[in-house]
Amino acid sequence: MSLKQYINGKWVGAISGNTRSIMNPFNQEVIAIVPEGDESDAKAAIAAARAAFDKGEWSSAPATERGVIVRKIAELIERDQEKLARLESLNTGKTVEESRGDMADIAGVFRYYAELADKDGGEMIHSPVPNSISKVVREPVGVCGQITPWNYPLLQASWKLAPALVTGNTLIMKPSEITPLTTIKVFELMEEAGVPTGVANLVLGSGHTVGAELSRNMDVDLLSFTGGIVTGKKIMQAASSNVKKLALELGGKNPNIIFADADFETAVDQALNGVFFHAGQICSAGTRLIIEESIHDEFIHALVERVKKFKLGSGFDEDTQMGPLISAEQLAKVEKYVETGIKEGATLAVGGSRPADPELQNGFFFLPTIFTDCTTDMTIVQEEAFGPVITVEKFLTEEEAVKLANDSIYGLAGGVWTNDIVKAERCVAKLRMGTVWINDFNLYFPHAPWGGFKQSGIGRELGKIGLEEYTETKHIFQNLKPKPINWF
Ligand code: TXE
Repeated sequence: MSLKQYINGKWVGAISGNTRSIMNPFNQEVIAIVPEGDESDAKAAIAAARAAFDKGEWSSAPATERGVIVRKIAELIERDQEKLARLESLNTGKTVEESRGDMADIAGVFRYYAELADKDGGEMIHSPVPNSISKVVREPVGVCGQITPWNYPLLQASWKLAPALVTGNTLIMKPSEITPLTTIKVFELMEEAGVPTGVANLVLGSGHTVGAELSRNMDVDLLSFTGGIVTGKKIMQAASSNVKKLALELGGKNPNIIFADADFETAVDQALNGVFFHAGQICSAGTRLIIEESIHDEFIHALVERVKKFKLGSGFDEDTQMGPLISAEQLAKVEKYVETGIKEGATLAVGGSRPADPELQNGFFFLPTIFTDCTTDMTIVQEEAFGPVITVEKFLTEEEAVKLANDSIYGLAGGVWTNDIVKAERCVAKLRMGTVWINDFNLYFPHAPWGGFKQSGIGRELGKIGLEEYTETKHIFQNLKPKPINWF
């Protein structure tokens, strides 16, 4: 499979001629060769997006027309759902079943924003000045840089592409250099749906070349980024060049509080699901379990018994429950965190190493791992391992549970399990996170905003607010009876 970048309506290789091999994390086989763009490719794409925006055809097209095109993208994704799902699994290692779910969600995101395309008619506001009209309208921000990560390659792309397009922006997307395949395919579908030349551009390449150019370039008006906190901070600095608008989703270290009065079986099941889905490579994974002391031992026992039975393997095998990590780097990072956890005194309840199964040796597999006896000062409790690792802390009182949950630089998401709804509401009011689930975990849908408090980021994606991120607000004041003021 050989694929291209999409710049100014043309499928092109990298200006330098360089390429990159894309690997299957299950067996390290090369599955595609793609262009390795750099700053020059990014500049060409930015110039195309700038020209398309300044021409105004897309930004001033009736919003209904933009909605029609974005709806068409949703339909094409649904048409190609199975192909896209298999490609996502090939590139990320996740099970095809998970990828199928992702593709349905992705089509749903395009559909949701297509529906909203022409619903904002602006707002008349009260003017204190006699004989005048005051109204507020929303306009596209302009040229948007969009940088996505490798854990949910196409899902994260859809959260950025759909709202940017319906609001009349032009864009340059840079997917993660290790997982660009489904994003390339969706750009093909966007072309087929009729997105005009120059409006949506795709540049492939690494973060420190293409990503850095998008972040600092003076012609980019908004930068939307999903990825790690270290990179997010670099992007903030680079984006100060022209005071770009910024949307950042930088992950989380998400607490999952289990009270003794919760439905035990469901809480156990969802605690596992909340972390080990996609091998823990989820920004909202419930990696910090905070369990009421009276049920702690029983709860851990139940988790460990279930974890021992997990089936690791190829995402293409029907019975696989957990695939590999995305890369050798990510595996090394998780191994290092586990080593640190042991050194810092946490107790390894299960896992903690690569699996022994000879069939899994070519993949970046790591066993589902649970640490007990954890305390908030431990590195594994504070930092995002982004792998299949749970840390467990205990609590005696509700106040203690909330305090432990909030003890983090992150504030993306969290969960509370209890059958006492008043207690749940009390806790939720004190939790400093962008999403809180009561008796659920990791659920999201396009209608609800997504994003974090504290260092989990800036801004929100999804929901109506996700649309607003891609607009500037303009106040228009019209004097119906202008006359001289005669001050000077
Ligand atoms: O992410 P990076 P990495 C976390 C997770 C993971 C860690 C590192 O903890 O272990 O981040 O993963 C682009 N300017 N998350 O290193 O580097 C890069 O090319 C502009 C959480 O893979 O943040 C890719 O497209 N862009 C997360 C994107 O940033 C740059 C999802 C993400 O890569 C850049 C993934 C630069 N200087 C990882 N450097 C989440 N929030 O869900 C890199 N990039």
